[in-house]
Amino acid sequence: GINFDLSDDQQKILDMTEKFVREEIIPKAAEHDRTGEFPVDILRKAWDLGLVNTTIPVQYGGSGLTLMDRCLIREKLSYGCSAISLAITNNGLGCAPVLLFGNDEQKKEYLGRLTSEPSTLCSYGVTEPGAGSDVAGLTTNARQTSDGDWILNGEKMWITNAGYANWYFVLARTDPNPKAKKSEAFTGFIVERDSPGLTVGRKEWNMGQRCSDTRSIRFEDVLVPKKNVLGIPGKGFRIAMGVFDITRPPNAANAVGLAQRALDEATKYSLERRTFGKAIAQHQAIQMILADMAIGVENGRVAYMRAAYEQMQGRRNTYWSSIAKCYASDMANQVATDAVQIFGGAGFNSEYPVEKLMRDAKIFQIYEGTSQIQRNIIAREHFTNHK
Ligand code: CO8
Ligand code: FAD
Repeated sequence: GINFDLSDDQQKILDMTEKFVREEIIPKAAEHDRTGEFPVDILRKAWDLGLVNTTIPVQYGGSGLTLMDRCLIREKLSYGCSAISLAITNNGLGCAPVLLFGNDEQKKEYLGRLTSEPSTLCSYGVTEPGAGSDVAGLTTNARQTSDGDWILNGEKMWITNAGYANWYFVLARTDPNPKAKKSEAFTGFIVERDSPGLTVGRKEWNMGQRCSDTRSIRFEDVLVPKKNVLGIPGKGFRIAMGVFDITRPPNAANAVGLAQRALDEATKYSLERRTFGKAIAQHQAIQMILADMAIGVENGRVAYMRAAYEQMQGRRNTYWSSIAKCYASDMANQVATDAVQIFGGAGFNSEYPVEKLMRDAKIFQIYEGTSQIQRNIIAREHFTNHK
């Protein structure tokens, strides 16, 4: 049946995560936001606690947690700071192609590296300067040599943790025929960071989540050995898309964590700030804003839980993942904006916490598929199910 109670094990992990967030993330988040400095020390502590590679099965050295567990942890981490959370948890996305589609050798080597060498990171490289939403429009290409290895050329853009990653998942076009089916024209590769011909760009300075690491990657005649092809050559589009079913629910949980923080900060402030002889929390107009914020947070949480639950039942959860991702991202933006409103002038000021939350929230509507793309997917799945 349906059950929202946490198991003892889940409660233990969440208590541990909450303590870590309280002691290691919250006190340092504002400074990392100001400087943009990548949270190397926090990442190392998170790695020691087993919070970095939660998706990786125990047999490859990871924590082997369920999608539900991972979502619950993500919410807590992003409550502390969604940028630091992204730095810590982006391996979940980077290694998902290997986890879902890699062979045993690839898993041992590339998942094993993440779990055996402290703070080792990987990235997911699909987006390019000319193609983000339209994945099939990417132009990075790979051609096969007579030995069966591959030569990679092109450029990726906006790649999270690219500057710190040890290896990358890279999607490239391998069938130059523009009429080739999308499901047969692309191949997924594991590419070593120290490959000759590979260069990583400068850190991009973004509006929010500023200490997370976003960079371009250039490939100039990069040799990729044939053993680093993921799955069957030509079938990479499905790999790139398939991973989102397990990565969008945790991303929705990130947005819920940020929104819960905005609600808590706004509630606390509303009880302290007085106007017209009473706490602003006693003005009904403020109570209504807080009530709407609470509705959003609670529904966002249920949405990611449903998406995780469907996956854990072994059912394709694309529809639920996009609903959770879309709803939670839009909701977090509304809730963070409302928190700024409740803080009044102080909300617009960087000495107070909610201005950062509003800047950090924006990216949820853009990365891992924009809110428009999520709606496209939901509509596609809706009509497919309707048939
Ligand atoms: N599973 C399996 N197969 C799939 C799936 C899926 N989920 N989706 C599509 N396919 C298959 C289709 O069946 C189809 O097969 P065939 O060619 O045999 O008919 C083929 O793939 C092509 O499908 P479509 O025709 O639907 O493809 P479109 O070109 O219309 O594009 C989308 C579909 C949905 C628009 C797709 O391009 C998309 O998802 N775009 C958004 C891209 C995106 O999300 N990028 C995110 C990059 S990663 C990122 O941002 C990381 C952020 C930082 C980390 C945050 C974590 C905390
Ligand atoms: P475009 O695709 O050019 O879209 C522009 C606008 O048009 C958007 O509003 C979009 O919603 C809208 N639009 C586009 N097509 C349609 C349509 N068919 N219908 C309706 N509206 C449409 N990518 C990775 O591969 N790996 C990463 O690790 C990664 N990390 C990121 C980190 C950050 C901080 C950022 C900013 C981006 C990251 N990305 C990453 C890229 C991200 O996924 C893309 O930016 C995103 O998918 C949108 O692509 P785009 O920027 O090219 O926008």
